[in-house]
Amino acid sequence: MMDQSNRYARLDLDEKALIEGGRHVLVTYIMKPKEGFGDYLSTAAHFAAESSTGTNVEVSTTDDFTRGVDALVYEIDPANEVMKIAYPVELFDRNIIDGRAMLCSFLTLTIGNNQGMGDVEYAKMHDFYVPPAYLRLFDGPSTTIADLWRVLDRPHVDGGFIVGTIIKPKLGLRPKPFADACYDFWLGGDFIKNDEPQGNQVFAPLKETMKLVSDAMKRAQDETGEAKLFSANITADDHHEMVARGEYILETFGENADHIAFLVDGYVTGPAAITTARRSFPRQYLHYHRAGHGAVTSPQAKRGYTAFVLSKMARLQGASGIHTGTMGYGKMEGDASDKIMAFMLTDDVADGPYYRQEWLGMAPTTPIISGGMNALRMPGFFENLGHSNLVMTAGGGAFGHIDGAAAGAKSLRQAETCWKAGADPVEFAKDNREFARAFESFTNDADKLYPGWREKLGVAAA
Ligand code: CAP
Ligand code: MG
Repeated sequence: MMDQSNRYARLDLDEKALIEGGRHVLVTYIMKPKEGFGDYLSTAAHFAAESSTGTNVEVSTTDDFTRGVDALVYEIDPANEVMKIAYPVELFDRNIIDGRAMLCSFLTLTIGNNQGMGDVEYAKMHDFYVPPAYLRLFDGPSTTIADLWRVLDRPHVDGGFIVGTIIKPKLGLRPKPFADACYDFWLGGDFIKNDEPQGNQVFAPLKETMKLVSDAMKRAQDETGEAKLFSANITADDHHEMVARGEYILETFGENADHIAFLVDGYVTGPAAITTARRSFPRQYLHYHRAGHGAVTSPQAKRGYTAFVLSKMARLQGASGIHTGTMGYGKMEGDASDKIMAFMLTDDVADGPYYRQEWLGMAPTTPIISGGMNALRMPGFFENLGHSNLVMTAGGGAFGHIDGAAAGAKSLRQAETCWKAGADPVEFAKDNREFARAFESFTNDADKLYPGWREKLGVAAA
């Protein structure tokens, strides 16, 4: 392989100066060259070439201008497999309709063909930095958790915990039992989302289901005197299909249309579907679900990008909320330190594993906490994160509650109150029935998290 490090590596470049210069997107990868090919630097340079202006040979069409937009390796640490590359902002494609940036182009370059190079054992993106000149070309969120708080009649700053669920079973409910499940949960909770595979199955046609859910929402609102929220899945391959679903749903919910979020599965569909929702329905809360992301983001995956990178990209694109996992407190892969993901989504200046990002006032994206959560796991979760301004959806944690979904929802709300009060959960359970019954519903968790709870609550072993 030709050594391209004299052109695509500039180890004299200083990261601080690159950031001050504002002309480059910076990306950090964990990269390992394949044995028997070049050394670390020449492989890194080949990687930068393939990710920008070059290929594996010199081409006669390259001119001086071309060389001015080369991606450049500016730092390597072979012992730790760290490689940092600076991409000139000019490399990235812009819309002809409005001159704005598109995330697919960022991905095509930074995590494109380089994922299949013969001389690279693996490379995974762990962080990236976006300079102001490029950041401002992204849509960013147009609707945020503050809009949901307003609908719920809560303060629009620090409006607190939004108690959510996912209609379970994941598939296999016909329209009526589906809407009944919504009604039951809404008697105690705020927010329901479609589970990600639920759409327009033959046994539950979307049009029929949404009519009934709309009716259930009205009835639950009348019954409780509270506003209720529904996140409807509009994910589809086809832009027109997504818009058709979205329009039908808004029309069906009528005067409650502002209580509707749109759920889009953004990993399987890619940035195009997220932007379709963001731009076609800018007033609706855009709920980014990420099924499938583990294929590339899992710590076991040596290629692709991390969940942190996925989250950061979601804010750029304009997701109102994105799942961030449960940081080790639920059923999905994750770790307490994943909270940096949440801060990158919500704060105006935040530190990633390698870069500090300034968001220049771009609206925040809500961390949506989901996956195996229930009331018992929540106090620990909030303690780790340090706040509860978020949406949590607990499917099993609501519909798995011994006394049903409304009690499940109440137990989740009480769990937040318990944490806010700094109370001991077992003591708190003595005066909070739904929370107490969560111990009896999720006994494995109760035994693990609160040993001795049976004696203290006077509950006999099953
Ligand atoms: C959770 C869930 C969500 C996951 C996605 C599920 O259900 O509906 O899709 O949370 O993972 O299908 O597993 P439960 P993540 O509440 O019953 O576990 O949030 O990590 O993207
Ligand atoms: Mg799901």
